[in-house]
Amino acid sequence: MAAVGTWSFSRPAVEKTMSMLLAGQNATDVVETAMSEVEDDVDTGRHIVGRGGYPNFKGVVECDAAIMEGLPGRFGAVAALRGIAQPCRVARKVMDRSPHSLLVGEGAESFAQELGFISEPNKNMLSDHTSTAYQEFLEKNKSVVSGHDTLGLIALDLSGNITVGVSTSGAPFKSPGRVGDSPLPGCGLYADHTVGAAAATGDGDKIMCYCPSFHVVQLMRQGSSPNEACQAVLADIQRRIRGDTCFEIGLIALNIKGEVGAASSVEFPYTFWKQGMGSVEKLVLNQASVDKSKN
Ligand code: SD4
Repeated sequence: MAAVGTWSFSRPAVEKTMSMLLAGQNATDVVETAMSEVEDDVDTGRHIVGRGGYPNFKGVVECDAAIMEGLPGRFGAVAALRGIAQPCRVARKVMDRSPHSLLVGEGAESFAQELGFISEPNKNMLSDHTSTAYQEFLEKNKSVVSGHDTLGLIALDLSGNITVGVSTSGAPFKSPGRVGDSPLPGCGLYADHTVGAAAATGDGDKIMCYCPSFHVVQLMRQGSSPNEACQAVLADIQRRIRGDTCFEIGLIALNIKGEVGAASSVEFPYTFWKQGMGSVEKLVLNQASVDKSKN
């Protein structure tokens, strides 16, 4: 049993994951529940997740979320979803109850409503913090918000099932309808029950061009440790963009042995727990954590 989450604010989700895994719950229920608590918490919205997230340039919060099990074909996602404070729960329903894998915009909202989710007015999705930031954005006509958080969470349960979830309100003040890397399989997340799983965070407009989560899992399949795989994928992106400054990207990975790894182009805290550890640990990668001499 093990769990890993992106950024420091994933700690409560990884702690919840730890207690649910220790109670014998399965990885998918654990990821859905642990993520939904963070999504619904207005205070963590400033980390670009769920309720309290930053709106698009029209002032409307639009969320992307996805969940993927390691078993073949088990994936569900929503994108540009409005008014629902726990988008990862809707993504789970897409995986379990829809013939489709990814629903967007109004269609995703109608699907959620049909399954009993309450669609809330947009004002409920904003916090004081993000409303103020939006006013400043309108006055200055440019975003004063930098950084790209996203909640990514991977859980490995007692039976060896591995599930990864991601959730974000996306780039602050984005164009309405903009979708990032998070709900795209292979980009924001990927899982294979014979190998492990990975998740990405950062500038999704760029991340989606490289399918980094799929790449990490394929390298683990070929024998790399999670850390080697994450580092190699980041190094490959850096090599491909040559001398250009790398966009913001953080990667986490967990294999089915419960080993963790990460890589990042910026300072990147993440949180981790595995069976035998008494509590969740925070690890921090410093910027430029790639050894370029090996590439
Ligand atoms: C995205 N990777 O939508 C996500 C979250 C984010 O600024 O960081 N947005 O691009």
